[in-house]
Amino acid sequence: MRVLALTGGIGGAKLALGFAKILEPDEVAFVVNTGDDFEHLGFHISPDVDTLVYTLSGEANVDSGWGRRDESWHFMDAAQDLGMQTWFRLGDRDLALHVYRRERLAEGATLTEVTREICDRLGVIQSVLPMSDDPVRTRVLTPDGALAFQHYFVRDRCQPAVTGFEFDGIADASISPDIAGLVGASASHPLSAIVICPSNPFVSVDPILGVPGMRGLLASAGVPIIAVSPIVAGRAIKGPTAKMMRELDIPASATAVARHYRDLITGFVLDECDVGRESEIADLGLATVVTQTVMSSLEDRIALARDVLVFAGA
Ligand code: FO1
Repeated sequence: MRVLALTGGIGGAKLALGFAKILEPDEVAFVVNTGDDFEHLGFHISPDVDTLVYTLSGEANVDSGWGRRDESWHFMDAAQDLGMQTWFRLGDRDLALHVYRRERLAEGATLTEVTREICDRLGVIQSVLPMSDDPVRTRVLTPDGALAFQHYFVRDRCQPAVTGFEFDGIADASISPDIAGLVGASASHPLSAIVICPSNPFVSVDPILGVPGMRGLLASAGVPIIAVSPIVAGRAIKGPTAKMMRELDIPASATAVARHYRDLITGFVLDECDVGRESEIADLGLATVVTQTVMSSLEDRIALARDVLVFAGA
């Protein structure tokens, strides 16, 4: 079973870990959103890449979902004393990764290459593939103007009402060569399934799907494309997905997420408490499966990953 999983943010990383636990390292590859990336304090920060790498390596801070566990904050404290920006928290151990990435990017390495090096050093064997090595920057449109993603998400704590999104640079972004190699007909191991993890459809998944050629590439694989709902009973398990939907006048429902992806996906996974929506999602022409999609434990992550693979095989 060769799975390509599209992921961004904390929710997606949970299911990604489930796949990593039940599939051989060469049976799964992760395509990660880089629209959240930003330049900050002189560093190139790639939050969704780092969240996934830390999660797969067992280094993640499981309480916050981002950054590293057993972290210390001396750099942040000293930065505060110098009057520097400290709204985006960089732990001392996390800082080493940002310094490493900055050095390697300055030497001309691509984000894909640097991510591979970091994975190798942190013991992550799976392929963690940034969606593109070209810069894509998500901007959140609000009644008071456009916000850089991290300003919206962290500095302003997702408070501003969203009216839309822009992905600056995406028109000129290329799909990273490693992804094209995995999905294209020349792939050494043909894919069995493509999975959209339960990430925010607007700011974690749409940037990936918006890279020119990405939708066509995924569809050309000719395999099931399955999305796992990030909305359960009208709520997002984590993050601003439901709030964004309401602000966009979209029902905050699993059905609305299925509709958002309907032109690309063939199957949709919804949570048991949304079983009543199964028929309306099936009416969209999608195969459906109902299971527990809320992942609290590692067992939940593994069970959902297994359910998705069974669904794909069905
Ligand atoms: N999220 C926060 O809510 N507050 C932070 O201070 C913060 C710091 C941070 C540092 C490194 C990193 O890789 C992620 C970090 N995040 C923080 C999470 C990040 O903003 C989000 O995970 C993604 O951008 C959205 O999925």
